[in-house]
Amino acid sequence: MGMATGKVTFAHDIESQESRVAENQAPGVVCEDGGYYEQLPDQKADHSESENAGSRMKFHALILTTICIAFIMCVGLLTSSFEPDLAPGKTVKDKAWSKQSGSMLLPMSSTTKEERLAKVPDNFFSSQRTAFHFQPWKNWMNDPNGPMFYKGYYHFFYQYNPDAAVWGNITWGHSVSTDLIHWYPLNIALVPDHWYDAEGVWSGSVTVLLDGKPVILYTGSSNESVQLQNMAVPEDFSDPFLRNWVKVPQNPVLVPPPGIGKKDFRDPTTAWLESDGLWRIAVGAKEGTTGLALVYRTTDFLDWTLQSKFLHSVAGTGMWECVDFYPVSLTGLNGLDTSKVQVNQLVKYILKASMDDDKHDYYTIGTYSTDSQTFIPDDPTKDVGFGLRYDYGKYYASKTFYDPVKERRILWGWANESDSEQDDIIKGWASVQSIPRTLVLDSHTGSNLLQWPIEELELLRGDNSVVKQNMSLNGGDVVKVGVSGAQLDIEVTFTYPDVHKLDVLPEHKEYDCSQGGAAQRGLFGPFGLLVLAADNLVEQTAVYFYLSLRPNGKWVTTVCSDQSRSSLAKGIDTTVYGTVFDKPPTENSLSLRVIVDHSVVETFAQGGRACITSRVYPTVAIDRNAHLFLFNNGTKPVTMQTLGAWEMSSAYA
Ligand code: DQQ
Repeated sequence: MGMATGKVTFAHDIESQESRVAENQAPGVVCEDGGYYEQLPDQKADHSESENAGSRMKFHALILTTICIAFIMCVGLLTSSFEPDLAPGKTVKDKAWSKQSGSMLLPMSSTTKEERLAKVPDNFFSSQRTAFHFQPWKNWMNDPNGPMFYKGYYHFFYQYNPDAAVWGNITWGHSVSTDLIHWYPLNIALVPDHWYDAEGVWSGSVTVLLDGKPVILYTGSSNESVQLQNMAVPEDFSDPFLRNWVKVPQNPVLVPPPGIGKKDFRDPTTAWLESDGLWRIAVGAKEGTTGLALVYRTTDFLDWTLQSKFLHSVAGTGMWECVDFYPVSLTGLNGLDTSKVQVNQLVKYILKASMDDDKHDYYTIGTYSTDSQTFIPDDPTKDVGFGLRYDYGKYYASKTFYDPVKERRILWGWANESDSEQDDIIKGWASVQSIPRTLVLDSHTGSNLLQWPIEELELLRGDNSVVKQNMSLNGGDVVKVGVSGAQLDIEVTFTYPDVHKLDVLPEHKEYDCSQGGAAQRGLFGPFGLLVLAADNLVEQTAVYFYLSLRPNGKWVTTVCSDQSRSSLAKGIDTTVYGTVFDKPPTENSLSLRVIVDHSVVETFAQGGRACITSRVYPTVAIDRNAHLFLFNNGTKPVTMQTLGAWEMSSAYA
């Protein structure tokens, strides 16, 4: 398949856009039929948190779809607020206008809730279900728990509510896979059935002991809401699926220590073995508003000693959830087993904590002193809680594991929904896991990790693909790329003139992609991709770069994922996510990899130096009506150097 020759869907009105820029107005993205979109007004995001489990066989998907549609027809009063009221050439103020492109585009004011619900396309909810991201076939899912490899299978556990599409009654769902992409659902591994976990089997980890046997440590919320650490072991070690788990009679093996609140003690890490022959774990906690990681040591996982020093703490960061702690190599790309690091090995350590207060995952790079038993960040200005994040979108409660098969460290993270809880109830499920990512230290910067989708994902790349090179994108160009659909894997690189040699410099100011998103026009940027885009761009998710000159005279590069025009439906998060990232002067191009899977857009900028996961809910740009475009909404030309885009198969039969 090829790239469409027609371009310049933006360009018909470049003059007027430029004059708007001159007048310091956001130009909006111009579309084919002559209009442009103003930025949508902020809509209140519903960041409800819930969960789920299982596989998705076609049969189940069919049943789910049927149930959803039937449910939608029946629950008029529970309707999601689907209210498309913007279209090309019209602003949000112009509600009387309606575009003649189907029954969806009716003004809200003339319809009742029931009528509006009837306007929701039949496949609005079913189209949101992902095809190759991990998600149970129904109900609520949240944190990844205890990923590991055992007897030929990757195991994945997750926080799961077997009863509903909202958080509650939390168990450990369980699936197995041979390639981390195709998953086979098993029965629930752990349910709340003892006093010490009566309110839920919360997050934890698996440790594979030296004899190859796995052990689960997890947090139970007790019948009195006390957070306690508990242990479970396989009933039958010869079963490669590890279908049944037994909670040990000694539970709970850890209770909150003095000074730590009964609700501030959770999520044990994978244990690591040190040269003194003792296993250690970290457990997240807080003292006042200081977030911290406690360390316990043991020989048998039953009797534990609390160490006097915290692994690390950071004032003002609040409760640390789902702490993770692991080494990365300074000399190679292989992942490392924390228990096998040699004393003089050249490594750095990563400490990650999920901030309960802002629901983001922060990591910092540093050293671990086995003498002081503490972690010391390399750069205290980038400490846990205010420095680097794994992901600048919807991504939380992540966990890594060491894959002994391919000697790599793999990261899992929870991507919650950003629609309303009501929509989740209607569709019957909530949340996906991000594509598993390999993690290595970035040798170009030395100051961040590189995250990259596991190579197994490429097995799903289909025959429908395009590969292109060297296309100039002038300011205002929008060029359709000849692959379409809501399941894509795209890799693209861009070059641009040397900004340091510019005669005319732009105004020195901080660029903030939340101020206008892809509609805010600069010299170099925004340029990038429009994914899940309708043919007439009435819906589009822009993933793009923007180069800006800071007041200190330094050029910086920002990557953004703009959800503000992703959906015509109301009540959906319209945040424009973004972050700046380091780019050494030796790097003279910019790269994006974007994974599109119905309601998920996962972005990996510059080889995975900065990542953004967006959850989007198009109403028109769904399934085969979703298209891919290159765009440049900056005023200066840039060059698309290389592009590969593949339509992706489903991972579920
Ligand atoms: N989710 C679990 C907790 C954890 C939180 C409960 C993080 O153990 O702290 O479902 O999302």
